[in-house]
Amino acid sequence: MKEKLISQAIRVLEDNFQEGGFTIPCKGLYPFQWKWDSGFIAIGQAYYDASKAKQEIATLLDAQWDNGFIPHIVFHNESDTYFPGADVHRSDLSPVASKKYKSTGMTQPPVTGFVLEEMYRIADDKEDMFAFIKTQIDKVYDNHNYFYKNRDVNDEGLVFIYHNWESGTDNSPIWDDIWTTMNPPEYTFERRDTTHVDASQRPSKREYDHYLYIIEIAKENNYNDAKIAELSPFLVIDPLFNAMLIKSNQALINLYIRIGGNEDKIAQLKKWQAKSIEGFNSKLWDDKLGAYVHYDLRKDAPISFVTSSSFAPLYANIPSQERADALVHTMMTKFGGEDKYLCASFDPESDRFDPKKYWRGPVWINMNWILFYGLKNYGYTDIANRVKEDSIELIEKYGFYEYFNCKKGTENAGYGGGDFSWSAALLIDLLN
Ligand code: 2M8
Repeated sequence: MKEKLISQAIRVLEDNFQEGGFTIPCKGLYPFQWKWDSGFIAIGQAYYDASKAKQEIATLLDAQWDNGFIPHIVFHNESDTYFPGADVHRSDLSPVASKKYKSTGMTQPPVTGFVLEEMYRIADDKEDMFAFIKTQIDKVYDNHNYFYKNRDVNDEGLVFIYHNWESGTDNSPIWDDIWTTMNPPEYTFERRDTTHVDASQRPSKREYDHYLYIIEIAKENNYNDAKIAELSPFLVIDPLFNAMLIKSNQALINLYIRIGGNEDKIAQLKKWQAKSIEGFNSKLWDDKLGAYVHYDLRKDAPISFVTSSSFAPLYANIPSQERADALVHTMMTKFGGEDKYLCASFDPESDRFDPKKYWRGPVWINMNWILFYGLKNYGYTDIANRVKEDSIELIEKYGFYEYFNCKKGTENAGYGGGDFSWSAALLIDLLN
């Protein structure tokens, strides 16, 4: 069974691999290179083809901007199966954008640092992988420098996102109250996602108006971060995004120590790290909910809902053991009923929960992967194994879908795109 699933997963990744040296998340629905997808994909590839894993990351980092920014989509090729494409995002408006590739002007969770460390852990030929890491690591460091220099507006070790697409959790109910503060025009455009996937599993047209409106503001300001921080109606500190940055800080510290020298960089990373962990614990912990939450910088107020992002800090060793215990208690009480697969992306007890609609409730394999390792960090081996077994069962029963219904016994519980790359890639890791 295990061998069969692994070979099916490899087939998915191989089918989605493109000539330009990168892997698309899913045919039709997502025809370009996405930042955090590529990171997860490289982890899977490292098991069966280290050269592909290296290429995946090298191709992504090749699209880095002069200021260290790494875009969320790199448009290596033309495709009319996706909206909004390069002509909407217009990275050329930024004076520091890559001259080589068109891209978006927004980013995604900074996973690349810990992905490099994972690739090293997985590689058979450690020497070869280490040589590769040495050629790439400074680009990731520059990326972290970019975040702390440009996106930590309160100088508290926490970086903002200015768009829901930067979070990776696109239509999470977390953003609903932000949308009510905006009144964008009713744009005319042709959605492509709903030609690939049933509209009931995707964001609404009105949500897309909001998404496009924020991009227009960023474009009017040539993707200048200071201007965006001043003007974007969406400005949020996201616990998933910041936990990924913190995990990646630690990975860079570990790798630089292994490389030797680089004392200045190690010292700087340690400074960022200490401040970020402290800022995270003091600003994002909600004692009443027993969970980490998002923070709305525009309203200067927490967004008090529990999502799977609330649990991501376990992966980056952010909570104390006591706080981790409280967090896991919250997870098991709200998300962990025997009738459910772990882990829904949004609080199943909330009236905003929707078991089918993308990031409003379904189980995602990348989040489960983060939680599996996070729970293990704090000694929750049984629950970690349940997360792992649930992930395997969902894929075995329904296929390599993008997301899944958390309710056990649902017919056709796989939703969104099929043969989805990170579901395949991370399953390979979970099965090893
Ligand atoms: C989804 O997001 C894209 C925009 O970035 C979309 O809906 O068009 C999200 O699930 C995101 O996290 C993911 O990286 C991307 C590609 O898989 O799809």
